[in-house]
Amino acid sequence: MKEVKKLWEEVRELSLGNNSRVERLDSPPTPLQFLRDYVSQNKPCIINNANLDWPAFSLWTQHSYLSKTLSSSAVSVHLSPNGRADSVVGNPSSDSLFFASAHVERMPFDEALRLVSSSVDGKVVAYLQQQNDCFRSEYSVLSSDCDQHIPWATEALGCYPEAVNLWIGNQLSETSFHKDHYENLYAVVSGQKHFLLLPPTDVHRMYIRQYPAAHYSYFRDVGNFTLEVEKPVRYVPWCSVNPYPSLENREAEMAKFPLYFNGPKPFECTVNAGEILYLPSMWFHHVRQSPDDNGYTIAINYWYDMQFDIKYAYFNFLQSIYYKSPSPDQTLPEVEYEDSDE
Ligand SMILES: O=C(O)CCC(=O)C(=O)O
Repeated sequence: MKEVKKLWEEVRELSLGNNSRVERLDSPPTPLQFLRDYVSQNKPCIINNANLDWPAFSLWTQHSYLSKTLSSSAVSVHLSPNGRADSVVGNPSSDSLFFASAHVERMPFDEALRLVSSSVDGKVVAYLQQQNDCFRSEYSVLSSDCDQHIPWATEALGCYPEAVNLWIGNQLSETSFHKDHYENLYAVVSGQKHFLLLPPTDVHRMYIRQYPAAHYSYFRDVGNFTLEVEKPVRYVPWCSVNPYPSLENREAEMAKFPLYFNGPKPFECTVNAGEILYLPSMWFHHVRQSPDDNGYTIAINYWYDMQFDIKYAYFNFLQSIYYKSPSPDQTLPEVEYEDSDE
């Protein structure tokens, strides 16, 4: 399938660049520049000095401010044994692979934040997140600490954000490769976020396969997790590649996913506090984080509706092309060729 490999090269030569680096801007773009140079080209960028004079930068690094302001709020916490929820995991008892989602619990904010800062021993990893516009619901008392939208993006895209989400995690929380049907403006408030990005043209390198859905249940009294498979079985299409396999699994993973490991390097970037990443719609992204001195990373993202335009139609067509490559598990059904939001 040399035509598909040629596509990966061509988009890098013509548009994205060959150095696997995300372009950095020293000041916020004008709406026209943002639309012309990035959104319409489906190309990421980072705004180094985003001129965000949000009180959040000084207030949210004070544990006491967050605890006091959110003292009567219950928030959603995602709990997992290793920080890798919403990802493909093996079940040691059955030797099969599943798409495992986190144990989600609502608890008082203070308790949740304490869990994040203390859950570095690897027994239970807490990630405060809920991708359902949580900043404007669970965290609405913080709304005056930052902007409700990113003005130049709102003007360029012609709408207000569909959802605004808050993310508070530590170095063990990881978000596995997936894509979203949104134009994403991702602002880091404290700590750092580390992204790996691949353009939609590289879809075959993600080895999207159908995995049986399972979810973790956490038993607080004994402090352990079980992984339960949903009944009746429901399949979730998900990216198979773990870009950071452990040393002992590295060779095997590289052999299973050669299109990822031997293809062009993913775009790699770190987003620091005060910076904004524009993460274009349909780009595959994998996210890790480094905490600040308080032991947590805080970020807020603005999801704007994407245009379901000709690029989307091309993407669906590309995904529908069968690319013969070694499958990680030949027993798993191939993805149904219909775009679904991973
Ligand atoms: O910050 C994260 O862990 C994930 C962010 C993400 O997936 C998104 O903004 O779409």
